[in-house]
Amino acid sequence: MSSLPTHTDVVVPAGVRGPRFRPPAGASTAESLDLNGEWRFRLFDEARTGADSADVGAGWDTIAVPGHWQLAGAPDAWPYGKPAYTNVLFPIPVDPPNVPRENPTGEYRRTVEVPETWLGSGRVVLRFEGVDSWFEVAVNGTPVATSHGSRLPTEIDVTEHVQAGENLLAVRVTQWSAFTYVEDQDQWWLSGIFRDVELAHRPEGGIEHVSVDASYDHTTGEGTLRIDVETLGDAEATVSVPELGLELAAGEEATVAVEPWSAETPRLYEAQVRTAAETVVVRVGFRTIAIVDGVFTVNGAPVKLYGVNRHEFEPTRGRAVTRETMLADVLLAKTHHVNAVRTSHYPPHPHFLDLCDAYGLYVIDENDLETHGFEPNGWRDNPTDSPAWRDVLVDRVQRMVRRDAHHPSIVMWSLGNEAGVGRNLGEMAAAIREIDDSRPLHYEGDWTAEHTDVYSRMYASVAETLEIGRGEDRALQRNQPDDTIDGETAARRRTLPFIQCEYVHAMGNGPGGFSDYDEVFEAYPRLMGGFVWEWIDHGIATRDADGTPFYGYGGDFGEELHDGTFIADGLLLPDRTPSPGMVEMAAVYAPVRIEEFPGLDGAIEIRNRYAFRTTEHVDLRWTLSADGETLAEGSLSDAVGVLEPGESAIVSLEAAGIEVPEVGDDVDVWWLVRAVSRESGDHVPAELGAGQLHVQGRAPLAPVSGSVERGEDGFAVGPARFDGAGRLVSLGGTPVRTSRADAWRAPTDNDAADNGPGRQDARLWEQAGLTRLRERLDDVTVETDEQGEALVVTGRLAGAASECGLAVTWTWRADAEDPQTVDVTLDLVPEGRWAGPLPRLGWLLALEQEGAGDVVVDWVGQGPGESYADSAKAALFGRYRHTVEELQTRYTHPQENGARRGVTRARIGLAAGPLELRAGEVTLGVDEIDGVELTARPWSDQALAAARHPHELWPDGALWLHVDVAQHGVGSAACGPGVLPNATLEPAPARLQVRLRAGA
Ligand code: IPT
Repeated sequence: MSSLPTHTDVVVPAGVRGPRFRPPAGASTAESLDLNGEWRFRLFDEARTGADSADVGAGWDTIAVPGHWQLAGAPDAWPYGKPAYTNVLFPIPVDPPNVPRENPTGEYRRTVEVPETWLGSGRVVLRFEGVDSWFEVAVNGTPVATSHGSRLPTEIDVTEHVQAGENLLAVRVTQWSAFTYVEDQDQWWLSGIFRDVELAHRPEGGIEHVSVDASYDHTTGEGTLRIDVETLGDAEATVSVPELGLELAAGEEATVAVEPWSAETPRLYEAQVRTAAETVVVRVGFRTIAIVDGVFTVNGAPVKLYGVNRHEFEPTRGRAVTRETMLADVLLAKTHHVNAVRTSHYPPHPHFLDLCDAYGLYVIDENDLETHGFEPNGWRDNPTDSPAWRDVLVDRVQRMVRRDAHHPSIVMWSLGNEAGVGRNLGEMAAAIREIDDSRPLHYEGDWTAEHTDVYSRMYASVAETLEIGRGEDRALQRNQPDDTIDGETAARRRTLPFIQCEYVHAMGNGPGGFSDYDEVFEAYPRLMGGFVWEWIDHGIATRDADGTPFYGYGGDFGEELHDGTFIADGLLLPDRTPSPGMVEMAAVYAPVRIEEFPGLDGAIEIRNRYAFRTTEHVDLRWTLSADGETLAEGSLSDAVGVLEPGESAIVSLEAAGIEVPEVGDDVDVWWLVRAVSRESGDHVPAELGAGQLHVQGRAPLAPVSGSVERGEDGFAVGPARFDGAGRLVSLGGTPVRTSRADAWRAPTDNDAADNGPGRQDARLWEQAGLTRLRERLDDVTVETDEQGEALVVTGRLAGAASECGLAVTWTWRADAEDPQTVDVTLDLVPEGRWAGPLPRLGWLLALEQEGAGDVVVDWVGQGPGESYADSAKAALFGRYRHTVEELQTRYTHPQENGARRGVTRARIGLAAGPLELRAGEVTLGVDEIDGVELTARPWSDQALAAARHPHELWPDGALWLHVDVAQHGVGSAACGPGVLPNATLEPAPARLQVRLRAGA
């Protein structure tokens, strides 16, 4: 269609102007036309479409702009191809700058009425906020510009090409282009005009660009403001901030007393920037970001970033996210104590940044650059190190900074992600500093930190983070042994703050070990926190052959190359339901830390972790409860007083004048303290922190004694019936489908990943036979001791082809005083050579039960959500009630889920009457464990492991219960460290005693 550069020419956008800053919608008095809506559309299979840019597209389909063509009509129809997912690998041959001839290409058409009044003075500018990946624009049949930089704005001056009245816009968008090679982010490949489009009148004398410099001096309490203005035709501009009584000329500086901006106190002032022709409203936040003695500070105070990595995603819209979704994300972040967002791995829709300014989130704005697919080839031909790509990469950072620099929320610029190293890093860094040197620069790919102001890493272990915190950091390059330390570089790097731009990978059931990081971050000023990978599972709404809706991941759309479930690694499930990992994050990131104080009996410590706020807005509510029954409650706020930022208070029951009432010795008494906000608003977390203290433990179960009934075909012990081999066949009248010891779980994504050198837990478990366990029963005897009679069944639990197994002993006792009670002790002793940890140790009991999902489980233990050994900060002891259905977590990729730890009592509402459980003696090796881990499902672990998506799981007529001594932690091995020793379930002799009361 043109003499313009083609989609494989490595050149900066042609025929475009440097983009302006982006004022919030409605913030300018100049006129503009919203070009979102239905456009004519036709998809071709190569870039040379042959379509005439003067063709209005009569008879073509229509498509919604903004949107991706692959998702048009989803989840029911897929008329224009399908999404495809790869993480690192390019879905096209690595042959830069060439791309295949097969190249889905969309032709878009629409008309726009240009008002007569726009012509004759000023300019007319067509602005695209984001088009993936390369596009060419023609106006009234004349090609005017090409552009790329999928997540960056493009402005095209079309003044000379438009006429009053109707005009035809033609946009040709290719899926693949030379720029695919620099946009290899870990996400779906989705194309099209996916962000807003507008046609704007830029009046003569209008405001072209605004640079805001608004700093805050914490020593004086004053802010200094200077707004520089670029105007069309060098018109004079003024700046006024009515709230501060400021009337300034553009470029004039003023210093006045202000309230500073921070994520905790997002104070904004409205500045009106005026010329005779246009007024623009800019929201100004006064704050100063500085690195002081190697510590990251905001307004003079050390600040930790409690961050998340956010990709833009919606299940039916991909990256064409709506403003409602952007707001939902900000509110979810705020209510879960997130204070920072890394816009992984590209500048977000500009409205998102307006919301971060307004609600208070620190932002690392990241350039639209990732060249990860060159890594498998040893980074050969990496654009980051190629002079041919210099201008393209520099253009990208310039467009990002021009668009976004006025946002107070942005505290750092990032050069990109996973783009290796090379000369263009320095070029980009210099280009950013030339426009804005008020913010530190970030880039993880270069561990020498040559061009950055912070030392950034991803997935560094807790142990390494600790070393770095102490200033004893080692590796200077990826995959290099420690001896590569170069004196000067290492010494400089040790002066920089340390950030984990990605950590605690939230894939599937996880992350585990979150709070281990937080403790280290807190201990060392150099450590400035980190960003969870990642915010949301990118599950795409689709349907199976029967029309059942589900969320698809890699491979669900017929991709020949894909990275499977790796796209489902977020804190939110695709429908934005917070996963247990998100709830755990909120407990770890909580601004008010409440925990047992080990130095004093019966005391807790309350710590204000805000950098700027006191606890004046916090009410400290306490409850004393016995097995979930409230004994007394009140407020500690007066006793503790207002805490300044960083301050702690230690308060004991005694000092607070709280008396513990006398209660029976069969219950646990807990003192729970919750920090509750006195503020209101949809961004206000209900709880700002919580912690509890075990005030009284229950006495051990009193021994029972009774007798074993021998029948013709078996035995009976209280409500439990056994066959002649000693196999449990019914309990309280409910038939038993399976009862045996168990040592397996449906692998989590973390179990299935590499867990460290030479280790992959799920594979080890398979090799050890745990996927095919059978319990062999050897012997059944009725033993008599001083306690009475017991049915003792011995056997061995093991799987085919493995020498590993567990010696099993079951001891069943009746209670002469209550015919419905049976007491069971399960002893497990590992035999053989185990190569690693075990997934679980305990009793698997499957009871025949139609409608098992509706069975109500009422328990005393940790809750209300699931918890695992290394992800339990959010799970408080109390009494909770859920149906079995509600106990399930529907991870996008089904896997082990739903365990409740520390369960001391439970009541399970079976059809035949409640089954009551009380935990007795539970030991693992030499450790005594308080309570059991309880899991209930309407399907088996085998079914759970086999399902690829949650909708493939069907209740099978049984209630599958796990009563466990322990489970292995979950870790973050899918990308990062595995389970730490403090949560590892090593094979060891275990004992599980529970007392059951069954039947009506
Ligand atoms: C890291 C990427 O930066 C991120 O985009 C994502 O792919 C994540 O991994 C895994 O989910 S890079 C990896 C080599 C550590």
